[in-house]
Amino acid sequence: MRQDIASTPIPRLDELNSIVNLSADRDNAPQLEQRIMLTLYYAPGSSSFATHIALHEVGATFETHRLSIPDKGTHTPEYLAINPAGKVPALAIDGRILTEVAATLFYLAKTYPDAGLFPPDTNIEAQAQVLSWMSFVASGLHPVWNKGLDLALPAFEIADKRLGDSEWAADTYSIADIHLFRLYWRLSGVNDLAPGSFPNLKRHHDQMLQRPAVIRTIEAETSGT
Ligand SMILES: N[C@@H](CCC(=O)N[C@@H](CS)C(=O)NCC(=O)O)C(=O)O
Repeated sequence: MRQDIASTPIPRLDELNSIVNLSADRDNAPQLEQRIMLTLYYAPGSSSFATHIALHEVGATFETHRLSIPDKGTHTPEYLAINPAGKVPALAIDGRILTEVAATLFYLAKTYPDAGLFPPDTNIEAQAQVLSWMSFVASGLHPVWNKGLDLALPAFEIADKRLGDSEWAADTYSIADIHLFRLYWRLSGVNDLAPGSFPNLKRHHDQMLQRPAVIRTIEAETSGT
């Protein structure tokens, strides 16, 4: 795993492309993933945490650029050239930028199928269930989690009921679990939730915390790499 020092200046997009061109002679590499240059733009504990976990889950080689949201690191001219929305995550794939948590998770799951983070094409319904969860997390949980408990608690109540006593969001562990975990992890991390609230999300969260990829991501984001 290759991770750059957080304070490394962000290359401009044209610089990224030229870096890629200089190292473009990787076509003889036997595995697709060995030919891809991935760079994650992230801010600790934010939405990009999900993409960061997925990078570890799939065992990708990647670099990171750490940004500080309080210091307006996502609104510098350099970063706005990468993501005009001024949001993380952004994932540079051989210099091309992909934004939005769900899209980055989908990309990683499909690019590294051996990690088993997305159901196979032979099971379209299972794929749709994963997309359903991720749409719900992106549109139902993310916009309200930090808008006050009056708004957040009913939304997470729905998530808790929907999860029920299932081990994972869909039939098997998937990118939907990573997406869901990141939101509940944040909600429960910054609020004193009543003991016993959201028992299903809590069980899911505790299970996620056991995963080596989650542990590595927390260590990386905490230590500043
Ligand atoms: N819809 C976006 C949301 C991303 C997002 O809201 N990122 C926040 C952190 S959780 C951010 O970068 N905020 C920086 C800012 O608004 O300055 C996604 O799913 O990637």
